[in-house]
Amino acid sequence: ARLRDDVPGAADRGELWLAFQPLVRMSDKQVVGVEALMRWRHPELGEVPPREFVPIAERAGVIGALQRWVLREATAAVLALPQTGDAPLRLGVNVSAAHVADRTLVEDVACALRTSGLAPERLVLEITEATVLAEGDSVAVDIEALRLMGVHVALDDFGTGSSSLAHLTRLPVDVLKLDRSFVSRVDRDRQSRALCEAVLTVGRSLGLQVVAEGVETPAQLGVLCGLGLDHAQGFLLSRPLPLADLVRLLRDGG
Ligand code: G
Ligand code: G
Ligand code: NA
Ligand code: MN
Repeated sequence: ARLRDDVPGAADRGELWLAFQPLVRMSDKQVVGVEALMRWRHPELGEVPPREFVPIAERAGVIGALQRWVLREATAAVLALPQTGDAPLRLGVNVSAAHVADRTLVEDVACALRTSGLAPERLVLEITEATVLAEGDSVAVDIEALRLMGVHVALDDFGTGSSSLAHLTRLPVDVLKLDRSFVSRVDRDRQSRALCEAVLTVGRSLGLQVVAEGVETPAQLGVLCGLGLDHAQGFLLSRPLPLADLVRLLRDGG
């Protein structure tokens, strides 16, 4: 009851903040993007993880307001980052299924781009396979509209859905984010390795970027690079960071 009562006003009370996790290109170890991750510092309960408060906000019907806050803050933050590599950093933002369901996602993204002036090509919306399964046709319609705007779309937690490969023929996405559950076992069991290899092969043949999420050890990264992976994210490369720490990392290099 506590979280449910407090979540609607969290943005207005200044309790939300963003962590940014770098996305690294394997060929030269350059940071080429960041994923924005929403955080809630509750005045009495402390840090509440999104795994807890996002579903509560969805059920309370206020996720749209939180996602608009994320889009506004994250676009402003990346525009203020120093450009360190050969191209402007890309920004990943997670999409909520409920935001797709209430049909305001596309409008809210368009508004955030207009207001911030961020080039649409720099924004990558991360949509989970679970959302694709739950929202079906609305997701396809929204992805089409976002792509017409120039925004990129990633399939998040890829490999965990029940019909992963079938989605790819229907959805014009740009990036596959290989789920952490496979990445974490890629150096230890044959099934996980086979799945990672299959996703990398499909990605390559469809011209999609593949990002491995949740890389925690050099052994995992070694196997994935051997399979031709070109982008990775995970605690081994960097934890999600407060903006000031991200700026320091970009300026001083890893
Ligand atoms: O950052 P962390 O590992 O605690 O994230 C846990 C989950 O919360 C992940 O599934 C992540 O996608 C989700 N999440 C993080 N930030 C956002 C956000 O801004 N919007 C939505 N809808 N989910 C988010
Ligand atoms: O579902 P999604 O892929 O958006 O989840 C992102 C979440 O994964 C973030 O909350 C982030 O904190 C977490 N995360 C990022 N890298 C790692 C990692 O290397 N190991 C683990 N266990 N979690 C990670
Ligand atoms: Na995500
Ligand atoms: Mn993700």
